[in-house]
Amino acid sequence: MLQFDQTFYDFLLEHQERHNRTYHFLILMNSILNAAKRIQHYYLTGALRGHLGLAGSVNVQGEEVMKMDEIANDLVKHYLKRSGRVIHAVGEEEEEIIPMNVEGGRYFVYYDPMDGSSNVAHNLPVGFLFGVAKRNLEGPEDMHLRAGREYIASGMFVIPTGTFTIALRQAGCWRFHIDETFNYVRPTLMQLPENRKSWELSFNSANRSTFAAKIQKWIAENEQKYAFRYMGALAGDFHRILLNGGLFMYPAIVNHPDPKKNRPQGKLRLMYEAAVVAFMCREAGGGAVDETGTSILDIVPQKPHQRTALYLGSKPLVEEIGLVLKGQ
Ligand code: AHM
Ligand code: MG
Repeated sequence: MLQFDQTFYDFLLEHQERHNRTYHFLILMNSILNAAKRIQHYYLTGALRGHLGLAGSVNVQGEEVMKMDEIANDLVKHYLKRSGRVIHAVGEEEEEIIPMNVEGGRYFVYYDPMDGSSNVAHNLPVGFLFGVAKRNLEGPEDMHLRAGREYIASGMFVIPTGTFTIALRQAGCWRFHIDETFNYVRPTLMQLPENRKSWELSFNSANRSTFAAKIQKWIAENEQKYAFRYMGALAGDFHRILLNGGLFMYPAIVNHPDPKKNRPQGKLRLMYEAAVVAFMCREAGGGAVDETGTSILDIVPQKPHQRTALYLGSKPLVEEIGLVLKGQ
């Protein structure tokens, strides 16, 4: 007897029907998967086609845009628009909020189409990250930028590895693998392991002397207890943490010898990087806080491209570092 793997669509359809939900979310996810598969394709062939270099422009964040940033962003925008289900989107490459189906749309989508730019030239892992929130179905729509705790789903594709992990509100965090027919299949429930033996620490160690003194002290006292791994792409680094447990951090830079290079607000973007992984991490039993020890999911964004420091991973470690951050 042939065995057929459960696809992501089968999984989501069952989920929506079990909870008496509409098919709108399925249509939205179809557009996100369409974009992801095409990003995967362009990235896989990127070295051969000359897509891994610079585009020659600078984005809203003041960073040099790569060809793959543009290709991935165009793909995501195209498919989100075609779904007809998106009110507006916030994307890393676009300064303004991107209006889509403002009248009839149902969801807000926050996305980073190609995260981990330093890996692009090498064709090494990058991520397509997204968070989804829903419009106010009752009462007036406020078009508000939503905090992570209001997301209904968030996910990440690790490209070109071919894994897709998605968290659905109160329904867990699930990992799928791409098969030879470009379908994401075989859902596995992700739960951060309690056993500390496999836990890892993940941060850019070259920055350590620029962190707050209390964070430097914590690192010096604790780093020997854990394996150290750092890929330089949030999706890849968090992917490991989800399976092995531990702590990923991108602390605020406050002690840089060149004060202009300090980043007291952190580096990562709240809406389409930090809140996306924090939501997934919560569904997998973990946590995430910012530099003040506040839960990432509780931060209400004041602007679309807001940055934050991020401490993310196994609950006991996030709680431990949270006390340090709060000065307790
Ligand atoms: P990007 O959006 O420019 O790619 O920056 C985000 C990335 C994350 O994926 C990663 O965790 C971090 O920046 C790595 O930064 P660094 O190179 O400073 O270690
Ligand atoms: Mg990014």
